[in-house]
Amino acid sequence: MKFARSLCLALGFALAAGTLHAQEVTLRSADIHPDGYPTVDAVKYMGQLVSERTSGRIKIEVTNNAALGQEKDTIEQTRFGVIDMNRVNAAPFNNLVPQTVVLGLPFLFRSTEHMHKTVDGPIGEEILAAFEPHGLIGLAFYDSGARSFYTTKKPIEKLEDLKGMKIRVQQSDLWIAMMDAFGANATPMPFGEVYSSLETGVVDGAENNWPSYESSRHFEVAKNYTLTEHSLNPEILVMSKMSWDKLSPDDQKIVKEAAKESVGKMRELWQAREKASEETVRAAGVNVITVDKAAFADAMKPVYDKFVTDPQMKDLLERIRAIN
Ligand code: BDP
Repeated sequence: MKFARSLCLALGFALAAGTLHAQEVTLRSADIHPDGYPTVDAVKYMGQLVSERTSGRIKIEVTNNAALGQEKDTIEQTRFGVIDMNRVNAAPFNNLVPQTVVLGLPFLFRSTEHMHKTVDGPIGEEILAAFEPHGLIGLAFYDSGARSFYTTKKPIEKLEDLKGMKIRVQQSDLWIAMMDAFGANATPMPFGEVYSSLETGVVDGAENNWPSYESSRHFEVAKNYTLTEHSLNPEILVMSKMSWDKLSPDDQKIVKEAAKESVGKMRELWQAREKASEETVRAAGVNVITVDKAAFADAMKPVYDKFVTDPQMKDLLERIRAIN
């Protein structure tokens, strides 16, 4: 009897210690961007909130500079629980989670405000929920500004200039179709290979927002930046479902809320960085070209015809367009 009681006690202590131990976690989050880039700092900010709210039990460690791999590979690793969290642009998710395609459609969002209203509302929640069957938990959307073309030799001054140009795109069928519609030859590759591909002439150009164009130093080798602003595709912060399932419901709530709260921080950081990056590249003598965007937008019908086919996509698109 006495023995049984002490066994129970011992077991109880072991269990309690086990649970305490299990609740202490460091979530490893991947990013391809360097320190100081808004996405990296926003996830760090989220980590501070989570740590404060769990008295240091849960920490987030951001591994940046693509130290864990390029985006397509880290997405797979996140699905299988090797990486706990990942901040990736929407494009590399397109083939895995078709609901993300709508966000990258060219010239869809009329403004940053329109994009914010879309992702902050029920449509955003719907898209985040679509990650779960693929082993991922969608946590939040981050800004990524507007993407524009940049080229090494020939500047793009009108749509026809893109004809036959080899343009690097993210690894997504949507983005390949978009380049076809622009008249260019799409060359999909990871971000980390773009600098040398521009330098050696494997591609004639690429496209990205001001901060990525600047932080990657692509502006040193591709000095013509054409303000087509063809997509406002946002970034998406996800968590591995395997890591998520290990957290208690209370901790899941803390993580989710902190992710949502980091969005405001990200927007602040983004606005400042966009301006600073634009100034840096302009000061470096980049040739910034403005174009008639309508001509570029008019060429995008085949992209919509190809990707907006099923009723769910059509409905998503209509609802996004209807947001004022
Ligand atoms: C940047 C995104 C990053 C993408 C990169 C790209 O922040 O997630 O990997 O573009 O073009 O703007 O690959």
